[in-house]
Amino acid sequence: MRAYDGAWVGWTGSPDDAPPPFSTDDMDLVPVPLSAEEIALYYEGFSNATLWPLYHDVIVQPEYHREWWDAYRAVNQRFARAAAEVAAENAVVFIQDYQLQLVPQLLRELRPDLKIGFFLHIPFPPTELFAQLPWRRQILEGLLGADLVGFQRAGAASNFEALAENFASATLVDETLVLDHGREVLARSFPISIEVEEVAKLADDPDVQQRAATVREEVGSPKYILLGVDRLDYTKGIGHRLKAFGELLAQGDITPEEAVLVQVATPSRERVEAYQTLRDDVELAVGRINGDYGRIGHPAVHYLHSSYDRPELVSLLLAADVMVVTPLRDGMNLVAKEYVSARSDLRGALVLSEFAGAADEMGDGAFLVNPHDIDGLKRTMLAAMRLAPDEAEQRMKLLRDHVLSHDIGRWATEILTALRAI
Ligand code: GDG
Repeated sequence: MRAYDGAWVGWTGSPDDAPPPFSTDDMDLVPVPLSAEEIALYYEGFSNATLWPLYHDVIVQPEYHREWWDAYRAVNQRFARAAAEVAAENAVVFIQDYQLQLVPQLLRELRPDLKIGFFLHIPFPPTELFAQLPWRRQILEGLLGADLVGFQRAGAASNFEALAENFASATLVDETLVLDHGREVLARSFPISIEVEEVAKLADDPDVQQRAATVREEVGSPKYILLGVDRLDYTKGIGHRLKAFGELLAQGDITPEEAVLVQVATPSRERVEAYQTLRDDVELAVGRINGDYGRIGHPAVHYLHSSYDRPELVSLLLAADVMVVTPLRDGMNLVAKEYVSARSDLRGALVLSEFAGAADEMGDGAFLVNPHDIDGLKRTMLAAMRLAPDEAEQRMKLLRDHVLSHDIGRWATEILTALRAI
């Protein structure tokens, strides 16, 4: 937002909080209010208990409630009006993510002069799953209000094209969706990335490096530190990771002196029921492993249910011998890219789920894995721990070649250039 000249229209994150537009930190912000009831129905409900599980392979059963849908429509309408009010003549409006899928069409009705882009940060499901949604046609028509619909993976763009043909009377002609009245919509993948510089700078900071060394001592100076950093979300495969790690200890493939797992699980969506159940399940699994294999002062799993500042997070990335990223489904996964950006020392190994969008770009250097295959996951975690330094270096070089040259700035340039070219 700072690199481009524009206003950011968004919710502040607290109920009934709608200060007038203001500027801060080199950005112009336009707050849109949500009431406590809308947060429950629109945000925790339709966004996070209907769309989120539906778009992530139905790992948890999505709930379909008509009141949630009504709230989703009303809030999308409010965002569309707010954007219509502040956008200049012929401006570009770039709409982000699954909470706002109706905005492209609603905004086009209000302001046909605008150029409208949309980017979905999470996966877009295949017809077999998306077809469950009682409001499938409305969501597709909402998205088709954009000129350009961007996805993380090429497969997601194909899913969208097939669905738009099936349920929303669009026709695919030469990779462009053509609507009834002739308007064209382009669906394409634009894999998102991170601000590589920010992470690299922190990783170069002597204080951060010193902290990484202290972390290693604090967890008992083991041979291997395995690290997971995730929002505590059922899509992230934290349970599968714990199961594999626990079995490696149980079978004596590794000892608790040799290897520890540090798992940062940032609190997330704590009022949504599935997240409360997940927290119980994860904490039970951590307790079991530590009960069986920990000693006084030396747990096998260091489980951290809190969020940390960026320097602390980068210290952890530097301390980790193996970064374990095992989502069951993930739009991209930025943590994998952050790990690689931090490792200018060319050490460490990345275990990466093939179900993360990042697998499309990082398959050459990472250890790709199917997290459902617990034996495969165990073998892969072991191989990553025992990786010879020269092979680790080769793999990390391949990873860094890609990530360092594909940062968030490049993503923004590519998607906005594609949008302007339409
Ligand atoms: C969605 C999609 C897609 C985590 N804990 C702390 C912390 N984090 C930071 C990480 C990373 C970010 O949060 C998480 O990004 P992810 O990509 O891993 O996952 P989601 O939150 O699910 O993001 C995902 C992404 O959108 C972008 O399109 O990649 O697939 O699900 O940057 O480092 N940051 C701090 N303290 C923490 O404790 N400061």
